[in-house]
Amino acid sequence: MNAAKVDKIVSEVLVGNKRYIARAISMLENESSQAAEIIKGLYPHCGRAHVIGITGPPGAGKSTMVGALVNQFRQSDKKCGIILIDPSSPFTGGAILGDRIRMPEHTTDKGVFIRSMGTRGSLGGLALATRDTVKVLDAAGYDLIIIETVGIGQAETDIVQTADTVVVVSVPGLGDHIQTLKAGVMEIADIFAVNKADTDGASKTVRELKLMIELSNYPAAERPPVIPVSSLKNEGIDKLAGSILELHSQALESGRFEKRRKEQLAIELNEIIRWQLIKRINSKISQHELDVSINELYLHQITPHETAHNILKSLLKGDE
Ligand SMILES: Nc1nc2c(ncn2[C@@H]2O[C@H](COP(=O)(O)OP(=O)(O)OP(=O)(O)O)[C@@H](O)[C@H]2O)c(=O)[nH]1
Ligand SMILES: [Mg+2]
Repeated sequence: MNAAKVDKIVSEVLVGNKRYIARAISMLENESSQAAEIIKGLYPHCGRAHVIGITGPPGAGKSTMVGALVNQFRQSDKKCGIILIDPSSPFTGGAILGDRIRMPEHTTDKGVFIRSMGTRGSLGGLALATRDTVKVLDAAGYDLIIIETVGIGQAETDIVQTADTVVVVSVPGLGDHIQTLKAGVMEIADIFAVNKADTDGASKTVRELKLMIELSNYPAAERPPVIPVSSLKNEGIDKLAGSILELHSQALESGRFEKRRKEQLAIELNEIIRWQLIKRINSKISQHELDVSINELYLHQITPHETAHNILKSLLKGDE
């Protein structure tokens, strides 16, 4: 592909052409040789979107909630980009997931773009691929970018930390989930949504969460609100949507937004450096050299640290 084609992709993404948006995301995911040029064309146009992370245990109703939130946001004509992260799924490449996300009405809405991402196809890892997808949607003019991910494990936590506003979804009757929250996921929440508030035990869960927040390290002024909602019945969704937007305006004013974005950029830069280094190493070291080194390690003739040091040294020298 030549430069003219990259220009075409960039300009079509910038005017919001969905076909080209999907294509650009695939090219970035697959590390096409034009990926760097595409990002370069889009990056100056990024930075306007509000990125919202929705996380919680499997089956908590996250997708239903995303659908209900999008309905709400669309009423004020905000364009919504949705990224569904499914770490266990082999599917990727923009499968139409209107069905799975329980929002079939949105698949024909011009102001809504839905993308699913699995682990396969994103060579540099899911977090990097997610950030690049956010860039494409941001440049394409989506006002809100909503990332849904199952809240288990560090990888998912990292992805959520790509967001400006993180909503942690809980549901009644999940004592264990509250325990996991205590163990660390808790700190990432800007808002707690107790979904399925139409079922028994919701007020108990709300009380438990509020207590936990009081006992936690949140500074009093930054304690996340706990909002009961029924995504299924569309109750409390207006309040949740309002709270998400309100927190964002506050963060913009107080400087919290800038601080968090800069922390995220530092993490992203670090990940890209590591990824590029690994790619370079893999392309420059022959299997034979590697076998020799591993044999030396096996015979305890050299330490793994020395071997790694030597490999890096010879690589960096080769680059000079
Ligand atoms: N009663 C009730 N059920 C709900 C509510 N929200 C979602 N559900 C149901 O919960 C089930 C799971 O909903 P999803 O939206 O797929 O949940 P999810 O968290 O996205 O699930 P995964 O992505 O598979 O982790 C579905 O049967 C929904 O209809 C709610 O507010 N009340
Ligand atoms: Mg889901």
